[in-house]
Amino acid sequence: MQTQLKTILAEAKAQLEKIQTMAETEELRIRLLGKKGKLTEILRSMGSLSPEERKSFGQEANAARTEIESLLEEKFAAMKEAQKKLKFKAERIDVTEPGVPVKLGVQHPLTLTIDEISKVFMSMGFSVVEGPEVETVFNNFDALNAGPNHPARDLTDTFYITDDILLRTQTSPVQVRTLMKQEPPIMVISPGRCFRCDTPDATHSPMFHQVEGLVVDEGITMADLKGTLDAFAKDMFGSDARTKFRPHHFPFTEPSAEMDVTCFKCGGKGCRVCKGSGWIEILGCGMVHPNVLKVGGLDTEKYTGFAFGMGVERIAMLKYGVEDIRLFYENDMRFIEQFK
Ligand code: 2NM
Repeated sequence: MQTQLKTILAEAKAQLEKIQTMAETEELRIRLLGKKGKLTEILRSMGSLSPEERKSFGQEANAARTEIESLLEEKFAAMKEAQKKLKFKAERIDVTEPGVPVKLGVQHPLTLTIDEISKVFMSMGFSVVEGPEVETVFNNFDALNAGPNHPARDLTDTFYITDDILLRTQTSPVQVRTLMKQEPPIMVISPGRCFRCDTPDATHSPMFHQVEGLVVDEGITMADLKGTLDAFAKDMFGSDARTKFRPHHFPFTEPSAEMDVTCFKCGGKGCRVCKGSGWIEILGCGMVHPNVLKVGGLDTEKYTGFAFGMGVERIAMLKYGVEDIRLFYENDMRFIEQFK
């Protein structure tokens, strides 16, 4: 039995030398010290020995067991350490390596244009308000003095969701909402997306953007309208810009007008941008119709106001020389990146 013990010990040492992995080490441990392990078997068979033999052999066997245990322990520890080193090596970060550049996006030309228009009006004391793109027929038409037979309500011009709900055709419903919840003085602009049932071409898109404005207070006159919008034109297009107002018609304003600005390309001499006239049409405007003010519950003898609306795409196209409105919606970075 002593020889057996020596053999086991020698074999164990020899195998430990060769072992490469934790799994192999564990296998060896089971083979030697497990329930059916070689050493366990020897210890179990000690019952057949005489008491003296048992004592001395028992001591040897226990010493062998302790030795094997500590050898295994060492092996486990060494493997763990080696694994850790490998892991550290694999996960090491070279902090001196140059970083991967973060690709920054750019603002869309329509966003730039809306921001520029908003800034001009904010500098005059206007607030910017927003509202839903899905609106009631009441807010979009009835409240704006466009009665049941108004041509703009035509099914072919408007995206109806139901009989009473639609995609707003202008941002005026935001002004209506403002009138219904805010007391004068009111000075707001409402930029946002609008929808009309148009076939897309170089100048039309079923989805487009507007900035509208509304001023209501005691004693507001056409002079305030002209002064405010002329100041806007000079701030937006340069201090040389001049404006003129031509009579027009809108259901929600009376009187109504369209405002032209001297061409910022040729300064009024006439060129391709202004089609030779020297003037560029920029916006629609007018004195708010009493029927609209009444929607806000206002006393129309006491309060008056003016309103205006402009197409963002039209202004961006003129400003940046974009010849096709559809370019704004294609998300082609080669186009968008030109307006940084
Ligand atoms: C325009 C032209 C003229 C307008 C009117 C209103 C409201 F709600 F006060 F009645 N908001 N916007 C208006 C007036 C819009 O767009 C060409």
